[in-house]
Amino acid sequence: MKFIHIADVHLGAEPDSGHPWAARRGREIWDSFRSVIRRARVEQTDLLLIAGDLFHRQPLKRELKEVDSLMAGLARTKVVMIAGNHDYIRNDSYYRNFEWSPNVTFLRHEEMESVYFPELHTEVYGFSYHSQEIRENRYDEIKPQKTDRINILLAHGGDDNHIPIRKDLPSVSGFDYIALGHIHKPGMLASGRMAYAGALEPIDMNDTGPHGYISGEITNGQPQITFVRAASREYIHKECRITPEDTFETVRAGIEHYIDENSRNNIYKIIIRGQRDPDIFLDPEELQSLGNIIRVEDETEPNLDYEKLEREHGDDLVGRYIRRFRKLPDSQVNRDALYYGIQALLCGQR
Ligand SMILES: [Mn+2]
Repeated sequence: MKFIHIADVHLGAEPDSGHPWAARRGREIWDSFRSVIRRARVEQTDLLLIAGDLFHRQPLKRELKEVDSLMAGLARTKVVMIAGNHDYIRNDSYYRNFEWSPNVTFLRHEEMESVYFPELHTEVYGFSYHSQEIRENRYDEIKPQKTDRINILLAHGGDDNHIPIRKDLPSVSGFDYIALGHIHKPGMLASGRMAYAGALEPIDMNDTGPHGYISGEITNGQPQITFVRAASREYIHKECRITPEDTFETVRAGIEHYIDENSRNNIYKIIIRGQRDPDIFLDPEELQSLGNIIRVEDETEPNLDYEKLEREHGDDLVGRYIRRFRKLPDSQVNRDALYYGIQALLCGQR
């Protein structure tokens, strides 16, 4: 029995709004979903599992029609899906009365239900979110009803506000595979008997690293799963270390080189750390224009030679100010206060 497991597609999301590449991001999410459907068709996948948050928010009626028409084109593949906390089934949700194609099963109830596919000897269990939060450990007591078949659980959650999930759920419950959604980082648990597919496309700048879906096969009750990279881009957080010898130009060149090496298509957050020459200015706006840079965080500290300043200033205000701070504990607040105080006192003298 061959399956594809996806989760957290977040159709309808438009990440990084306000940035030049944002318009394309919304379309890329749909494109990636389409290519998963294509893969299922080409690979003759038996089952496509969608573990919640297919949509970023309440789906529009036309969006449901588009999604269904894509899935209806799958001749062999059966689709089973649940709603997650983002696309939870609100009272007025179009999910409630939508008529899916015969190969699509939407487990839309609030209580556990299941669908059995005799030709696959497989039963898939799951329930949908009807609210944005569920704090009860609702998966802990769940067990498949019949053991003469492959049993799969579709589940969404894993944090305190979204159904906490125990790490040993496969062994305590008896499911052959548990297809998880909600956590955007892909990850295998319980020796591959349970896994987060992760978001198909990264949805915000903290969804760093590779994204895609899980391709698997269950033979003799044993799942074999692989993560398949499928996202069109990655978010990369890059720490850039500088020294007092660096100038704006050297920092700029370093960042540009890094982006060229790691694909201009990826989206970066740059964090600059280290000691900088107090005379240089690392213009964040200009640095941001070097590529798809969502944010530049300047955490550098000015490299002031306080000992030299103290010697030069002797007993005047500057000298006394520095000596006063030397007696205080070393902390970020004290370092900042020392720096800004000195800047103010020296104003006009440098
Ligand atoms: Mn979620």
